[in-house]
Amino acid sequence: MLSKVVIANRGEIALRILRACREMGIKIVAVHSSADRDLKHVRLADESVCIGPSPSTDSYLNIPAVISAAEVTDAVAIHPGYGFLAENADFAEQVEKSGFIFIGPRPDTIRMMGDKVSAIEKMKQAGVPCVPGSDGVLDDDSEKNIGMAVKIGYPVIIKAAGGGGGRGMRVVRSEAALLNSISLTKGEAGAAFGNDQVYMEKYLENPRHIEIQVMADSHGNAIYLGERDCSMQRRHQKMIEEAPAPGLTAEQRKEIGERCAQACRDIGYRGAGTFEFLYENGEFYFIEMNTRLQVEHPVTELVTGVDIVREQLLIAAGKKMTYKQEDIKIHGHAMECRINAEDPDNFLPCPGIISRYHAPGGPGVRVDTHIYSGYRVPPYYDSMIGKLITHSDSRDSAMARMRIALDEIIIDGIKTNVPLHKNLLTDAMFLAGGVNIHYLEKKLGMG
Ligand code: MV4
Repeated sequence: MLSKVVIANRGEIALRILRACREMGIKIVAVHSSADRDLKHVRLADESVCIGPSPSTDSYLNIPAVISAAEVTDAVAIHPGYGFLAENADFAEQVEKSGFIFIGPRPDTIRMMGDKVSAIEKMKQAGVPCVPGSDGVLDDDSEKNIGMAVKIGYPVIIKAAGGGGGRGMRVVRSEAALLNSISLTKGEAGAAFGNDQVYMEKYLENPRHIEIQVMADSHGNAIYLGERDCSMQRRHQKMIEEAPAPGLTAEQRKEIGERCAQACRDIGYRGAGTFEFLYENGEFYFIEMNTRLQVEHPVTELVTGVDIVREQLLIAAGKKMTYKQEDIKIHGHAMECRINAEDPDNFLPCPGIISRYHAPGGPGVRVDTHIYSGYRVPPYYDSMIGKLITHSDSRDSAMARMRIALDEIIIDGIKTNVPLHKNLLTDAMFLAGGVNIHYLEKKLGMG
């Protein structure tokens, strides 16, 4: 097994990875910024290295600093978590060139999926259903682009090849706006991503966001772990995720899941990954692939019983995955509320000292957080301070457990979005299941 792993991340996910390493007898190196000396996982790690000042560009995003930490501590592998360097192909490449194991896909796979046009092309070849669109980057031929939009049918959406996660896209509802929208999106994409390539898709008006979790090892084995519904979001920030997706049948799950697992075999995928789909009128449309462990992985862990981080570590060590597809069954329902240090009225970050913290508990309640009484939430990073995850035999029961957990949790000293979660857990449309990606923004807009 791996002897020593560097955790190149912070907060709740660093603690989650530390716990998986501990269970497997792997020594842990925490790397942290000067603002993060008091993080829980830094205290629990076997060794820790300060890799730079508070801003993440000078610490968690500093590639030479992270690799140096692995060198001076004699670690063998680096787990990037999510965010920061997790989907940076150059980082993965430099980790491997420096003689360490990158706990994730091969650098070339990360690079291919980072370019949304090449990702879609590969997935289409592999038989994954995609959104009708330009099948490649748009060129400067105006007549051709006008004709293409007519063929696809308005509304269309122009997306940056180097974008993703909601950055660099523009909806176009009429021919009058098309050419200007293409040139505006190209200009923004060039400035933001250093790549002005754009592509066109049919714009789906009211889809749900459903994603498939996959895992693949270096021995040609690939499996799917069912889906998550992440439609409850605001400004591309997910608020609540759940598994399974309300209303999805076992046949639909098997059909789309098998296509994703087969695509993994086709491209020689390695590690954990997520296929993101838009889901509308009973059909799946691939939009992007995430080549990292995701924030919402716990809902999949609770309904499948698979420890996804443990499997990542086994795969990175060159072992076979613990599970075959026939071992994977979906048990009951799980839900996750992301807890953010933010003002629930205006969504502005709310850093500061947590004067008092009491964790909820009881059957089917999991709390993934690094906070403790006296912890200071720094202003430099993402405002997510933890995740409340519940599991039960039915969706209604998982939601009842979530309401109880939200009532039990005490976080004093800073504002959090717990009141908004309590509100959503009494929302009739959400309770019915299957709301689309625009639901939360519309609800908040109505006040
Ligand atoms: C779309 C779409 C509708 N039609 N593509 C936004 C994030 C990025 N991953 C892709 N996104 C979208 N692509 C087509 N052809 C609507 C969105 C979208 C969205 C997708 C998932 C979750 C939340 C969203 C919020 C707004 C728009």
